[in-house]
Amino acid sequence: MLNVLGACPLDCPDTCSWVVSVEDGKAVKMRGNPEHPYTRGALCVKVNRYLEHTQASDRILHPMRRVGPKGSGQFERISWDEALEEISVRLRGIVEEFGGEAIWPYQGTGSLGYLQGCEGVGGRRFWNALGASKHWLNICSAAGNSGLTLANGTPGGMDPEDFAHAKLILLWGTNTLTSGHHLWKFIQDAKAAGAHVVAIDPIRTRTADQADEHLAIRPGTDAALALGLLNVVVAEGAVDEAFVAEHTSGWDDFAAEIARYPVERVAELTGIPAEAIHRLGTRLAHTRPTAIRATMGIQRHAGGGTALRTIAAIPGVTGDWRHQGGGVAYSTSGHVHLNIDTRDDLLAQPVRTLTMTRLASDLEKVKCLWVYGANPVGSTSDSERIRRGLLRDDLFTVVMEHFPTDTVDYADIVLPATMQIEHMDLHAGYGHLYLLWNEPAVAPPGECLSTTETFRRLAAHMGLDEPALHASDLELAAELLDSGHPSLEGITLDRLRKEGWVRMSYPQPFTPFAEGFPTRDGRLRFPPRGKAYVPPRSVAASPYGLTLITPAAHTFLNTTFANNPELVRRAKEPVVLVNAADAAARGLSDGQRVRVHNDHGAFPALVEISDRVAPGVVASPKGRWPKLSGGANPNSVVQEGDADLGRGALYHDNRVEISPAGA
Ligand SMILES: Nc1nc2c(c(=O)[nH]1)N[C@H]1C(S)=C(S)[C@@H](COP(=O)(O)OP(=O)(O)OC[C@H]3O[C@@H](n4cnc5c(=O)[nH]c(N)nc54)[C@H](O)[C@@H]3O)O[C@H]1N2
Ligand SMILES: Nc1nc2c(c(=O)[nH]1)N[C@H]1C(S)=C(S)[C@@H](COP(=O)(O)OP(=O)(O)OC[C@H]3O[C@@H](n4cnc5c(=O)[nH]c(N)nc54)[C@H](O)[C@@H]3O)O[C@H]1N2
Ligand code: SF4
Ligand SMILES: [Mo]
Repeated sequence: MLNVLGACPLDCPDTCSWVVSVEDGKAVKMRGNPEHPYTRGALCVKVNRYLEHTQASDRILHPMRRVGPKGSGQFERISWDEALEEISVRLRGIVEEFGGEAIWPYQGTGSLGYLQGCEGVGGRRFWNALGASKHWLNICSAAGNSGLTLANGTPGGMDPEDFAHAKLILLWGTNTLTSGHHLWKFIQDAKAAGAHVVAIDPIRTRTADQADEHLAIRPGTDAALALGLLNVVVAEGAVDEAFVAEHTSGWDDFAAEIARYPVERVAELTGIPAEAIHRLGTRLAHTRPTAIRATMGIQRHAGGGTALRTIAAIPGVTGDWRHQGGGVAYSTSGHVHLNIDTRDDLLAQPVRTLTMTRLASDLEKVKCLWVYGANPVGSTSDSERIRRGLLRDDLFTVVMEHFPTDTVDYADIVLPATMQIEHMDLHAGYGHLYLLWNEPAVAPPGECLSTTETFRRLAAHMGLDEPALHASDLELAAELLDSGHPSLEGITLDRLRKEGWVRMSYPQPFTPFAEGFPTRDGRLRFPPRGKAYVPPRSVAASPYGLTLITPAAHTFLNTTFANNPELVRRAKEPVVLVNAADAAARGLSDGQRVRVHNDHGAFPALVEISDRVAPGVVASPKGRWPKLSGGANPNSVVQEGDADLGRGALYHDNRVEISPAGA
């Protein structure tokens, strides 16, 4: 038996280190690496089934060409040569007639690998050689990244392992036990040492159940809460004047802004009782260190970028950045400094950037949609309009996939892709400070090819002989590690391959902003006047009475695994959580079959009457394959739109109504 070290490629902050046991060329066992300080020997309910998933009977193993109408999912098997030939002819024709920008390489977060996934070069060199449009991966974390960068100069913040040292922990718009549970062990360590844990979430999640306190905030009003808490901090005389003077800018204006948010006003805006805001503000004022965990859920609102920007101000005021266990942890991606050279010099001229969440509108601007690592029909806003766009006859759609998703159903050509145990990759986490190497454990099944190999073959077939398009995986990996950044000191490809994972060369304890911030003047920038709170779009007048939140599902990872029979069985039928008052007002009963709908579309669900949501708020998890759940999922009612910063997505900021099915 051979044990091979790898890394979970999925879009989850934890990027686990795993060990695959191989017998006679077959992967027989996968477990979390007990040696890895963040993985600590555990994977999760989803990835515990990863091996089974790689061997699933619906796995796509060969190239295919569409034979039925678009959307029908009817294909015939073809050879790689036929596929490459048809693709080459179509791409060349499109470039000649309409220019390279008529191609949209739509890459999602199916893998976060720097070779095969969205974090690295993943085909971009090839697309640059053709002059294709660029792709803005704004679907996930863009608003928060922008808000934090405006404040701190980077989205990076605390080392999540340092939560063990916090005395007050705010789990703010994050569902730790579902969407990245490895942090929980560090929170438990803190709790054992007396820390107080508060969940701030419109839903009483399983994470909120485990916290000492839950504040059911009105969706999209977090910046107002941050200002209200700071109002109490100021009143308590707990401003760290020395930190503010030495390491921040814009305090006088920001202090004036804070003064405009007394607790009573914030209670009105957020729906949280004034007394609870005052109590938490007082606790925050007098508890060092305070650690804030905010993840992506909080920023899927019209004011989502500002929410993170204003939350980032809190440790600037309290001076928490001085202490191990103090600060904000959103994404550690800002601490990763690999050398990602997408070779923009290969572009003959500058090209436009198309935005992921605007697929429904912008699809009409292109003649080729090339989807990889993504399932837009299941994952992207305004999915009914996307479907209509994908029916267009003059659109050439190629999908590289593992499974026959709803998006695959619209493809002209489908290309079979390798899964993580079958290809090589380099990873970093967005919830820890390690780099990981993923060594292939088994040979690819059927005719599956990795992302890098697919683009190498396509480049060769098209006669593109630029050497950068033909770099091997190991050459690409060595290049990635060669950035010269001090955090990569001593980390060679050989070492990474041998050891499987390496902590980046950051000091421990890691207090990244104790001595200043990576902004131009080295100071944290407080939000300017009038820019500290942007309300959600869900507060606008609407004929639809309910605000829908579509959070992470416990047993799926976005739409990945939503075709795994056991995980679907555990998830049961799609539900929508409704407060008893809202259910009564609409005459809905528990377990009733309903349509959740608005102007954009509708999806079917069963009503679950629950006090986990407040009146006015309903919730239905993301991730279902529409074709396996009644033809639609919540993205049918998610309206296109951009957050205030970074053009982030607005998945939790939509108004809906609920009607009995068939009504
Ligand atoms: N099991 C599982 N794990 C996942 C994923 C998955 O699909 N399933 N997805 C992965 C991906 S791609 C990502 S980006 C991360 C996302 O992970 P999270 O950031 O945890 O994302 P969400 O589940 O969307 O939202 C987290 C919580 O924020 C709450 N929330 C929504 N709106 C607001 C608000 O306005 N204010 C506050 N305070 N809270 C709000 C939601 O109710 C939810 O409980 O998780 C990753 N991990
Ligand atoms: N309603 C609602 N919708 C949401 C969200 C929400 O909170 N609410 N969250 C959004 C977020 S945070 C995200 S990140 C997006 C994710 O949206 P997507 O990026 O579309 O991710 P998935 O839906 O998981 O689809 C990923 C697909 O990539 C494939 N894949 C995985 N690895 C590889 C590979 O190596 N090669 C190839 N060729 N394919 C691969 C998988 O089989 C899977 O079908 O969804 C967003 N959608
Ligand atoms: S999905 Fe997250 S928790 Fe699960 S194995 Fe992957 S990285 Fe770990
Ligand atoms: Mo995401």
